[in-house]
Amino acid sequence: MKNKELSDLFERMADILEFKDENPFKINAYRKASRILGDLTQDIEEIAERGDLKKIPGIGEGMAQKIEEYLKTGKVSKFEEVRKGVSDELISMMEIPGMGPKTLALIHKEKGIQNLSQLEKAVENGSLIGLPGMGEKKVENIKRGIQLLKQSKGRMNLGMAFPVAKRIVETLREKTGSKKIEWAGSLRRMRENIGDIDILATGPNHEKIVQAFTHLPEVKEVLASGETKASVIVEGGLQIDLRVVEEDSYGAALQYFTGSKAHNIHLRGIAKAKGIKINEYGVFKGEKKIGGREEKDVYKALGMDWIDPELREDRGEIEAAQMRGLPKLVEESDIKGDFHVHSNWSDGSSSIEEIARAAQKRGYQYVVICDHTKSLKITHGLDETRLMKQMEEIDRINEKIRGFQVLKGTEVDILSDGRLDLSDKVLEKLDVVIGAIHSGFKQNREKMTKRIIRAIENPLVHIIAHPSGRLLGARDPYEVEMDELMEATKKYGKALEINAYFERLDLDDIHCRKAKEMGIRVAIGTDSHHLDQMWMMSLGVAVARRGWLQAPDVINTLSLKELLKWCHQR
Ligand code: DGT
Ligand code: CA
Ligand code: CA
Repeated sequence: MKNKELSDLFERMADILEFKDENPFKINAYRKASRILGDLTQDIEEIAERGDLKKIPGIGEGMAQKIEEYLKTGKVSKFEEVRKGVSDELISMMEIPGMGPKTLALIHKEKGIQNLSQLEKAVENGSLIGLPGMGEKKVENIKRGIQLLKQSKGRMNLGMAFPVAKRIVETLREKTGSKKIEWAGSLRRMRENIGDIDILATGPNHEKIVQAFTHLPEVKEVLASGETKASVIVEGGLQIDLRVVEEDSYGAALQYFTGSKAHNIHLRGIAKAKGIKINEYGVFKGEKKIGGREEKDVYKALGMDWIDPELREDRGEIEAAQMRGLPKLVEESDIKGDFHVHSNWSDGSSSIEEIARAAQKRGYQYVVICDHTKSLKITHGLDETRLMKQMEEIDRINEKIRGFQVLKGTEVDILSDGRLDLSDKVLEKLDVVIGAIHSGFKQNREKMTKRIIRAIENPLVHIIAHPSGRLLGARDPYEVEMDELMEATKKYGKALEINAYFERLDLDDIHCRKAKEMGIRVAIGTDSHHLDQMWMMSLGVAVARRGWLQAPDVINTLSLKELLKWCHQR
C-alpha cells in the first residue's frame, strides 16, 4: 500500500515548511493529511481508482491532487519545490525523535549546523546551551534522540515487517506451488525489531522460486540474484534475503537460519561434545548424514526436545530442552478476548457493534471496550456522563448479539498524583478498569513510581496499561522503578498489560518472564483504533511466548465466566 509512503511524505512536507517558518495553517494541513493517510484502513490506490479521494473525510481538492500526482508519477512537484535549498542531511535530521523542525532551524541558523556529526559534536561540547529555549535538559533529550535514531536505523518494528513477510510468503507459495516456504531469522523468533527478513524455500525447481521472488510486485531493487539465493529491497527500505535449499536439508537450514546466533553457537558446542556436526545442510556423524529434512532432527540428534523459535535466544531454553522441561507456551488459539479496544466514542474509528462483530468473527467470547477518559482532550476522552451512556449502548448491543459479550471497560488516565480521571461511582459500574499514563512522562523516578503504585492500590483498578510507556524507536520508557511496580501488582493481585500495538509491545518479553516468575498475570490488549488492527493480538501473543508465558499466565485465556469472576472479585 502506498498509504504509508504518502503519509510519510506529507509529514516530511510539514516538517520542511515548519523548518522554513512558513504559514502554520499550511503546516497543519499537511500534518493532518499525513495522519489521515496513516490511519486509513483502505488502500489509497483503490480509493483513487474509484475516484473517491475527495470523499475521504479531511482530504480536500489540493491534497487529492497531490495524492493523485504521487500515485501516477511517484513524485509530488510541490514537495520537490518546497525542499529546494534544504539539504538531504538537514531533512534526515528531522527524523531525530524529540527534536522538532523549529529546534533544527534554530541550531542551523545560530550555529551553522549542517549534518548529524556536527550536531553530535555541538551536543557533546555544550555549545548549544544558552540558545533560546535550550537548557541542559533539552540538549540531553536531543542526545538521546540521536541514540534512538541510530538504534532504529536499518531496523524495522516487528509489526511492520510481519505483514510484509506474510504477504510475500503467501504469494510465493501460490506462484511456485511449494508449501515449504517460510520465514526464518529474527522474524520467526518474533523479535521486537527486525534487521532483515530471511525467507527459506525448497521445491523441485529452484530457479522458478528465485524468479518468482525477484519479480514480486513489492520489490523495489534487486541487490543480488543467483541460482539458489537472492536479496531484494522492498517498499519501506526493508531487505529480504531468500535461500532455496534441497528438500532433505530444509529442516537443518530452517534451524540454522532461524538463529539466534547465540542459540546456534551454544548448540554447536553441545554437538561437538557428542561427536556430531550440524550446519545448514544437515546433521552429520562423521561423513554420514543422519538427519536434516525436519527441523526436529537437529534437536533430537542432540538429545533434546524441539524448541519453539521464540525461545531461541540462549536464555536457558537449551538446558530446559535437555531436561525435557520446556514450558508449553500460550498460543493464539488459547485467546478468548481482546482487553483493549478503542471505539468511535473516543479516538477509535469503529462503532462498538462493529468491534463486537469483528471480535466474534475472530473466535473470541468477549472484547473489552476501553476508551480514553476526559483529561485526554485530543482523543475526545469520555467523562462520567458519556461513559454512562456508553454503558447503556453496550447493554443494547449485548442484547442483540448471541454467544458473545461486550465488556464495559475504560482506559482511565492516571493523573499526575496517581488519582484517577473518573469518579469511583462510575468506575464501580465497569467490568474492567485499566489505568494508564498518558501525560507527565518527565516526572522523576520516585514520583512516577508512587503515582503508578497509587493506581495499583486503588481497589477499582484491574490492569495497568503499557506499563513502561516506551514507543519503539521513538520514546524511551518513563523513569519508573519496575521492581516496585511489579511488587505492588503482585501484592494487590492485579494484572499488567501486554500492549500489543505494534509501536508499543509493552510489557516487553524480559518483563513478562519476570512477571511469570513473580506470579503476576498479564492481559493482552491490542489497543486497536481500527478493526484491521485487531490482528496485532499475534504480536502480543508473540511477546508473551518470548517471555516464556503459558496459557494460565495470560488472563485472555479465561472463559467469559471465569473472567467475570476475576473482574468482580475486587
Ligand atoms: P536480524 O536480521 O538482525 O534481525 O537478526 P537475524 O537473527 O535474522 O540475523 P541474520 O539475518 O543476520 O541471520 C539469520 C540467521 O542466520 C541468524 O539468526 C542465525 C544464522 N546466522 C547468521 N550468521 C551466523 C553465524 O555467523 N553463525 C551462526 N551460527 N549462525 C548464523
Ligand atoms: Ca534477519
Ligand atoms: Ca539475513
